[in-house]
Amino acid sequence: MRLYITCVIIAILAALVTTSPTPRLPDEVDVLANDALANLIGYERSHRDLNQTCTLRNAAIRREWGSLSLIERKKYTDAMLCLMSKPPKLASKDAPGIRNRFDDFVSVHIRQTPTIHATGNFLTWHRYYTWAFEQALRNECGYDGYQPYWAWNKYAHDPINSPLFDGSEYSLSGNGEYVPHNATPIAPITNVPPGRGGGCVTTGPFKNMSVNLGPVGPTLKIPGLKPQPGNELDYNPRCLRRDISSYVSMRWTKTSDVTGLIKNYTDIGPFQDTMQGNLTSGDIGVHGGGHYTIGGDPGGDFYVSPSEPAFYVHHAMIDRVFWIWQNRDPETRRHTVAGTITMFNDPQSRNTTLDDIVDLGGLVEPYRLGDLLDTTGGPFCYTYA
Ligand SMILES: *[C@@H]1O[C@H](CO)[C@@H](O)[C@H](O)[C@H]1NC(C)=O
Ligand SMILES: *[C@@H]1O[C@H](CO)[C@@H](O)[C@H](O)[C@H]1NC(C)=O
Ligand SMILES: *[C@@H]1O[C@H](CO)[C@@H](O)[C@H](O)[C@H]1NC(C)=O
Ligand SMILES: *[C@@H]1O[C@H](CO)[C@@H](O)[C@H](O)[C@H]1NC(C)=O
Ligand SMILES: *[C@@H]1O[C@H](CO)[C@@H](O)[C@H](O)[C@H]1NC(C)=O
Ligand SMILES: [Cu+2]
Repeated sequence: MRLYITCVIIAILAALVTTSPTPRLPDEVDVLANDALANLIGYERSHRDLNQTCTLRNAAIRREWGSLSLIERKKYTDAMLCLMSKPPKLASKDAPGIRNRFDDFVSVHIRQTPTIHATGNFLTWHRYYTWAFEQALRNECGYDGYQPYWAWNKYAHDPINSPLFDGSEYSLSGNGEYVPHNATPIAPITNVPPGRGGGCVTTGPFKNMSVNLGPVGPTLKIPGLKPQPGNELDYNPRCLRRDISSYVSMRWTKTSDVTGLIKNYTDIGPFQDTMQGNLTSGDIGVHGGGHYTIGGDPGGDFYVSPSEPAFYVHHAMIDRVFWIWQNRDPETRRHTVAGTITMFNDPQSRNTTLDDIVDLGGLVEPYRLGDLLDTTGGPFCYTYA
């Protein structure tokens, strides 16, 4: 009997420490990621630079959420809760509503939204931002892992029961409680049918979290959820709401949506435009697809979305898709930029250049855009599995 119990305990511990309880076979996106890494290895060999401090040998490897052990998942969410418990570092005169270090990141995204989406810096800005968040988790909260990513396509058929959103203590918390609500308008001619959530999240690590800033651009149709009056950076504490939608994930984040995006475009302009969709024609792309799979508040709020804890695993996947695309042709695709410096070029503005500075509003040092195109150079030293 005692032996039996010991065996059971060992088996449970082994499951926690080693592999995921739901091992998954590589899909077509994973195959493209392997090809990208092979190209990168070839590129590094032919461009050997003895001064290079980051090499593929010492680069961090960002991994898929479902491939992390349960303990690794918990370490990640614990580190996020830690950031939420630390005092802010940014000046409160710039964002009076910030109450913790996690909010610092949210406030910068709110303030910069019109100059970092549907612009030339979209991909590099969000790459640098996600990296800065990963650094804060590691340097300020003792996290010893790296930023995981949400492979949307693996769970597109059933995101609510995915290891990301199943509501267990090893998830990023579950769906919101059901409250009756109307469809969510996410583009001029695109409405998401109401899902089974809409209310406060009551399960998992973030069930007690306070969303402190916004709403600025709320889309969830529940009574009382309006853009906050006054300064959009004022304090307005409320619960985290979600309305997880397989309607969205099945339309915009399937494996074929991701592989099509990676394979169909050779120029950065059409690639980044397709990723963000064409709202006029009702298409939200994989970028909008991930955001509106979560929905709710602030997940469905264009400005305040980084206050949704799953923002960072989503944007790590955006960055992984960019990384895969770039390393299909590293020679050219790590030295190219397109687009202007205003959202949808409205008002009309100049083109973005490689010498433009990507400024994260005091979260980290401003950096030259052209030096943020290689994840094993500039401030970065990581790749993706
Ligand atoms: C390597 O660094 C040294 C000292 O900083 C510099 O003189 C040299 O030009 C660098 N070599 C390359 C290939 O960048
Ligand atoms: C949420 O708050 C309650 C009451 O303060 C506390 O008992 C509980 O442990 C908290 N749960 C989490 C996941 O932080
Ligand atoms: C990629 O091209 C295929 C074949 O033409 C098409 O069916 C698919 O919709 C395209 N996907 C994207 C994201 O452009
Ligand atoms: C977006 O879709 C609209 C309507 O289908 C179309 O007129 C427009 O040309 C498209 N824009 C781009 C940039 O493809
Ligand atoms: C901006 O870039 C577009 C597309 O590459 C190009 O057609 C246009 O001439 C550029 N505009 C300026 C002012 O350089
Ligand atoms: Cu953003």
